[in-house]
Amino acid sequence: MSINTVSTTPFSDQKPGTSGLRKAVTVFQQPNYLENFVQSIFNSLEDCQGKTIVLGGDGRYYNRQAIQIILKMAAANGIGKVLVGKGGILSTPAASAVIRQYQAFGGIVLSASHNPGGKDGDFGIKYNITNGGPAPEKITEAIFSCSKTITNYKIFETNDIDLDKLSILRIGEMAVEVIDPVEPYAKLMETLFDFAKIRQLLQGNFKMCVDSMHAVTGTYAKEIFENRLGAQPGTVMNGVPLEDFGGGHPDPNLVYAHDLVDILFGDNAPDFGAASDGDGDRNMILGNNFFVTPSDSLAVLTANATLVPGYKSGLTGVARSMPTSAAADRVAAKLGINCYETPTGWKFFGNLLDADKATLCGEESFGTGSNHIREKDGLWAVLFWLNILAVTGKSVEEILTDHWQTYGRNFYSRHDYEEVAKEPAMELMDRLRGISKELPGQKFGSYTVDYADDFSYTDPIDGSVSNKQGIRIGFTDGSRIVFRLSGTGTKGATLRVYLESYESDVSKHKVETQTALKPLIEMAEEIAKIYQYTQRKEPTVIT
Ligand code: G16
Repeated sequence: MSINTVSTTPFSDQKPGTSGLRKAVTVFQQPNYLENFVQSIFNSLEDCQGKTIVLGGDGRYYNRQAIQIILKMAAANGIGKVLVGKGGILSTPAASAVIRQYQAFGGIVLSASHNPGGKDGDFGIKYNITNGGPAPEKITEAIFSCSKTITNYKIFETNDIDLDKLSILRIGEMAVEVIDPVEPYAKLMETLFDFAKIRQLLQGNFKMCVDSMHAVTGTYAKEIFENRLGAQPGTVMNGVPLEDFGGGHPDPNLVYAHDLVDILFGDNAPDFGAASDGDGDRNMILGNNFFVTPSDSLAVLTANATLVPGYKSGLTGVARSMPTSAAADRVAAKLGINCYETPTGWKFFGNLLDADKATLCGEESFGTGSNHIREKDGLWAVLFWLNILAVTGKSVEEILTDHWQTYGRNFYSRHDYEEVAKEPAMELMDRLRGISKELPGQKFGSYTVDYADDFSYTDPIDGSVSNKQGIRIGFTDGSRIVFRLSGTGTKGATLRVYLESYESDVSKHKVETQTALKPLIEMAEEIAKIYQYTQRKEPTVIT
């Protein structure tokens, strides 16, 4: 066994996006591509010598190979110990939980989240800091900067280690502990939720269905729902994690989680359905013939938090990403707590959670979480909902109907134009940026523009500023259209159009969402000239 210093040259495209570096598997398989990025992580970290880091991924294609490379590089870079999930597996929330529980220095999480996997799919890598959360921009910028000047990387020359047995091994001076990827996470869930009450619910007439989409939560969901909570065997569908997610797109929304949607919107539908994504941090909540928007889900969890043991003493505040609807703001106002509006990206919640300014956080992109870890957490959200259903005895639809009655309804939808040409998509955004100053006061039918800007965020804790986070166009009646380019896609560009309107009149709450938002959908086209720039008449995904 010896340390090899290998000469390399930089790649110019290693700038982390919304959540780490995501590229096609074939890009990561280029000689030195992964190694350069991993060495850039180690080079950008101060004082990581002798420290403990956590390592694991969502099990997608290339996970195992990447884990072996990273272990050997960690040993060559003087890391003291690596805690690695058995089989190289750790869901994103479990990785965050393990970093916190073991007080590790940080962690490397391998995932391209909801992007498809397999040989022709995507792979990804991100660095998480001591608090268990995604590295803030200061660190991702430092990693990117190292990647632009890298000249060599260090790697231990040794055999692969056995990842499939719980054990403690060594690579040179470095210890490698292969840990159970599920146990620490499942234990944490038991401290937050009333498992006895949920067990009672699941063992009665209540029927539920959990779709793991052949991704990482299969193992976690079976252990938690079927083994610990006594749900019927088979409650977890698509529960065997596969390297290519069975050829599916592990994004829990109405389009990609169609197996589950067909069941919940079919005859004899169960009472409750939930899906999670590739790495287990996203969730979709369904009732019998009923879809809960992620924005509404955050609002419902906020309003009902004190019914759940882990949150019974109340919330310090709530936070949502800018494009997420203002439904949670209304609950926060009633509770007398702050609601923070951050840019898209879970990393922006970290400081608020650390400073105890917010207890719950959520995003329109099917992400909800709390201060129990520093990532969004799919199965946590499912348990939170089950706990509320168990305590109230209401159906999902009743909970939402009652909620809208109290707070009014924020109709909400996101229209995605995926894989459009990058240049024109950027031109569309530049044009909107350019005209945004002239928009206030302009009329579109019965709507008058109240404000228009490119969202900028100043972190209330460390004062860091993030500009150009999406064009917001607000109307005088409280409606809003937001335009953003996704920071997680790997092909061309994805234009996201977020549409929201507010309705206080209960008699109009049952209107179909796309119908309620039709005037805004038409205005989005009129203002942004989507067809002209993307050549698309329709979005590819509507959620
Ligand atoms: C990541 C981020 C989320 C973000 C989402 C979508 O989620 O952690 O904060 O909302 O991407 O980002 P974008 O609109 O830029 O594609 P995940 O689940 O992909 O890690």
